[in-house]
Amino acid sequence: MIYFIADLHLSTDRPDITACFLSFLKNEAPQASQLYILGDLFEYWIGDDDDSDLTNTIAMALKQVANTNTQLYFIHGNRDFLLGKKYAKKAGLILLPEKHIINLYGQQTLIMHGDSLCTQDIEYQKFRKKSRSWWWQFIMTSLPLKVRKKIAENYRKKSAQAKQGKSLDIMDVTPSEVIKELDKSKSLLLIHGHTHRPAEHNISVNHQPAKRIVLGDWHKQGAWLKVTPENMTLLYQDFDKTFN
Ligand SMILES: [Mn+2]
Repeated sequence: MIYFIADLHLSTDRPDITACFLSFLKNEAPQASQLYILGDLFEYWIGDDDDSDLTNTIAMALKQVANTNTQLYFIHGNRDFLLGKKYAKKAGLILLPEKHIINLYGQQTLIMHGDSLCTQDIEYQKFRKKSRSWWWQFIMTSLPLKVRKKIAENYRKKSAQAKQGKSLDIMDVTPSEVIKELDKSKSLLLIHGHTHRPAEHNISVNHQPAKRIVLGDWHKQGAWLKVTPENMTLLYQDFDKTFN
């Protein structure tokens, strides 16, 4: 059994999400041989030196799962792309590149966060290109922690405002980009998050049936994709109920 999650957006503002995730890690995750976290685990990440109660608690809980028999993989999201090797080591996470191909019970599968597929959002793509460069990351992580916190807060506000002015289409994936990526990776299955629109889309790539699975976000409930050799299911968990 293999699990996929994304878009938890953990923050101190939302203890309900954190509680649900800790319960997921304790009761659900150890059943899987692999757990893939496809980005935006945290609402924002300003550097591995930002050690807070939240990041420590999550690292410890992840590490405990990694110490059982579940391999933990992490792909950066647009909120936590600065999460580095130091935190990954502490949490027992194996860092993957932004686009990665896995063998999912015999099926070649492309996995990613999904923000790179939203090519109509030109403003964001410009920021993405800049913020993923070594020089931007070098400058950012050299700033004092306090300054980075301020920048992150401002960015969150600006991003919330910008979203209100953008049409729903612009914030969704570009269908031609999805096909291009699947074609390039020679895969007929794509799993991603980011858009917060959980669904299974049947599409066609080079006249072959293909699938795009969008993971659910954790805004109102826990959400994960469960994959077994037989099937794939998007599952949900209410915040007020516990896993068992
Ligand atoms: Mn995202």
